[in-house]
Parts: sequence; C-alpha cells; structure tokens
Amino acid sequence: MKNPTAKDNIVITLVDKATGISQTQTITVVPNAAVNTVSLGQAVPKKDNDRIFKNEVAGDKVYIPVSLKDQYGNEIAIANSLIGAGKDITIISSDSAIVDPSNITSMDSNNDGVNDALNIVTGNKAGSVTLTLIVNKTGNTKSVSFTVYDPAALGSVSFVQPEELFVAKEPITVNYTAADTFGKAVKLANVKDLSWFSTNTSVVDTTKDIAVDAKGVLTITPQAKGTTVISAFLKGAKQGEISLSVNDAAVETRITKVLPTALTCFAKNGGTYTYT
Ligand SMILES: [Ca+2]
Repeated sequence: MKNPTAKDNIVITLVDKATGISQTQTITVVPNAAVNTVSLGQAVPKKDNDRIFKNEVAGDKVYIPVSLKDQYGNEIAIANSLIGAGKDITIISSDSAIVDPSNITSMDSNNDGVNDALNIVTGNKAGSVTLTLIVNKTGNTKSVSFTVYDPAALGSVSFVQPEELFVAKEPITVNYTAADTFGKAVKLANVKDLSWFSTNTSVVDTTKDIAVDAKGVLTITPQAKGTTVISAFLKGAKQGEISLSVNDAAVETRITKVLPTALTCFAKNGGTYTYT
C-alpha cells in the first residue's frame, strides 16, 4: 500500500520459511502526534525572589510551567519549534509592554534535560498581565495572570532619638528602622536615600555632616556648639527628626609640670594618680 492515510488498516503477515509458522498483525494508520491540549502552572519568580519585577532577562529564569499533550494523551515537551507565529501554539499577551510574547522561549526549569516551561522576559513596565496559549489545531486555550512589580526601593525610615551627651566634632550614631516598599526590613544604603534638613547648619550641615557607612550605620557629626533639629524626608514625606543639643568640643589637657609638693597615689588596679 502506497501513502496510507489515517484509519487505513495495514495487514502484515510474517512467515518463517523453515517451519511455515506464520503470524499476522493488523496495524491501523493514525495521524501524527500533534499538540492537542495545553496546561499552565503559576508564574515562578527568579530564584530567591518573592515577586516578578520589570526588566527580568531570560537568564533570570522567570518561568511558567507548561504541559502539552498530543491527541493520544501523551506528553509532548515544549520546544521553541512549537511556539510562535505559524506554529502549533500561539501566545497572546494582554500587554506586550509588560511581557512581549515574541520574547518567550521554552526552557528546562529543573535541568533534567526535558523542557517543561516558558521562559518569561519582562519589559520596562509594571502591572498585571495575562498570557494566553492557543493550540491552533484544536482551539484549546489556557491563560495565566501575574503581576510584574517595580523593583524594591526604600519605603520608610524611623529614627531613635539618641540620648547621649553630644559634643562638637564627635560622631553620633543614630539608630533607626527602615523598610523597603514591600515592608521588608532594610538598612540605608546611602545617605542620599533621604533628603535631610537642619534648622541650624552651623551645628550640622546636612551636606557634609551626615553619613551612612557600608554596613548602613547612620552617623551625624556636629561641627559646633548649639542646637539643631534634623529632619529626614523620603519622596517628599517626612520620616522623622532628630534633636541635637551640642556642647563645645572637649579640650585636650596634659600635665606640664609636677610640683615637689605633689601627692602621688598608687591605685589598687595599678594606676598612678598625682595631685598637687
Ligand atoms: Ca525539565
């Protein structure tokens, strides 16, 4: 039989020449396996992230698990040759500025050598997006929605009013609590994360006298005696203030002369003190 088509029956008979034993099998021709149905899981953020952000690249491995079945119920691994214009599966995005379907490729989410997911690339726009997969031959469709977020930024800061004695030229460590825009506790990364205002710039000049170190420790170094109130603003919203009443810098003292009448004391701890 030449060029059998679907549902044709082909009968094959095998005969052993020596014994004459024969066996006959009937094979029914079936259509080639093709994608019939699609199932989708929920979008999975980049490793160690809780959310999907703008400008995720293919290497970030943001993905949607996908399972394809042929008309016989057998799994077909997702492949780039199956997705896109004129192929088995069309992908439609509700907002191509958030996720452009032409950037979607197949990927292997668990590195077992079998592709099982769609690798998602996000654009420079935050918001909710719905992706719909259509199996072109059968019309089977599945959709998945997820939200793409702006990256985390500093969200709020509150200060603990320092209580020690303040002296000009000596740094004051200011304790604080800070949270990012998702409410997660963070440290200040840079003094310029906040806008600062000082009521007395001769005591504290906010452009020079406030610092945040690599560990997020906030210090204020008053330059002169006096009082000032320092306020911190984030995107125009006041976060808190720190009141400082600063004394003169301590004057360095040294002994210039010891009189013969000096009294020398030897302390139990080994220290020696001389009084005149
Ligand atoms: Ca896999």
